[in-house]
Amino acid sequence: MNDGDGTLAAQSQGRQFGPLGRALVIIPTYNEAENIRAIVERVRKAVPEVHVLVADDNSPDGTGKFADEVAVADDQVHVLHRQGKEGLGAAYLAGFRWGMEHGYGVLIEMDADGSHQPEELPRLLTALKGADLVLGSRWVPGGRVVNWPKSREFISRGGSLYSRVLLDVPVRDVTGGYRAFRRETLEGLGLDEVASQGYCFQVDLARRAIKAGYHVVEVPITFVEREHGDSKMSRDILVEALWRVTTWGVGERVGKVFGGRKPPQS
Ligand SMILES: Nc1nc2c(ncn2[C@@H]2O[C@H](COP(=O)(O)OP(=O)(O)OP(=O)(O)O)[C@@H](O)[C@H]2O)c(=O)[nH]1
Ligand SMILES: [Mg+2]
Repeated sequence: MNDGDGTLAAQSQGRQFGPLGRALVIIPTYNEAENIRAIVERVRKAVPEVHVLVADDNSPDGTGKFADEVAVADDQVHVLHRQGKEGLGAAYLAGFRWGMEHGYGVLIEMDADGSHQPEELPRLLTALKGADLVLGSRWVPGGRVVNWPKSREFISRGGSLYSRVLLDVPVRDVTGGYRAFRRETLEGLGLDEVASQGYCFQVDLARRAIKAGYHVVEVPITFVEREHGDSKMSRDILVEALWRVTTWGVGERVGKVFGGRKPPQS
């Protein structure tokens, strides 16, 4: 993808950033038959030059088949069929790998259920011209959530605050999943060691990027609660997040006390 203003590099915080390469939107899916066509169509309309990769975990509701139908009609849409449900983190890792093997310079995370509005993607891409990683953020000024029950907002805000304090990451929305990475950033995160699956996958990538010294920027987004299909949020996902974030936080503190400089563990 062209970087829009025709220049080869953008500057931010005294650093030069190279041009953005071709962009790939990765959409992980599990039982999103009611959403998949509409979301792909919206992405393609919002930013016609991007490509889309649907990473489907053999959804029993036929999402993968519907995605194939879209891909047949549009050569900018691709489908990665995976054997079975392995979690969001594994689907993204496979999608990143596919995207890097196919030469994309920008890799974008987006949910299938419409919570991440494709119409906001141009703002994320513009911000990425001067950053290594852009996080769509619900909890910075200008960001918001629509149609979320108070209980969900409490869990999400609480999770971000807990991660922020415990892991010492200066980011308001650490668990959000609407993000744009430069490929060089992903290459520097040690993805082979990432084992986290659910929400903490997002926390894990954000903390790795910050600890590695990448320039991470939050862009306000309006997050819209899903209208169709079922949430995959579960107690297990929350417990995993709480457990891993706590373990990372305690590990880092112990490391600091003993002066060790360990790389981030999954
Ligand atoms: N490939 C794959 N995709 C998944 C898996 N679990 C969730 N997803 C997808 O990841 C995205 C986020 O999942 P959601 O169920 O929307 O999670 P959430 O946004 O926290 O929950 P809601 O707000 O209730 O929608 C959606 O596109 C899901 O279809 C999985 O195991 N494999
Ligand atoms: Mg969702």
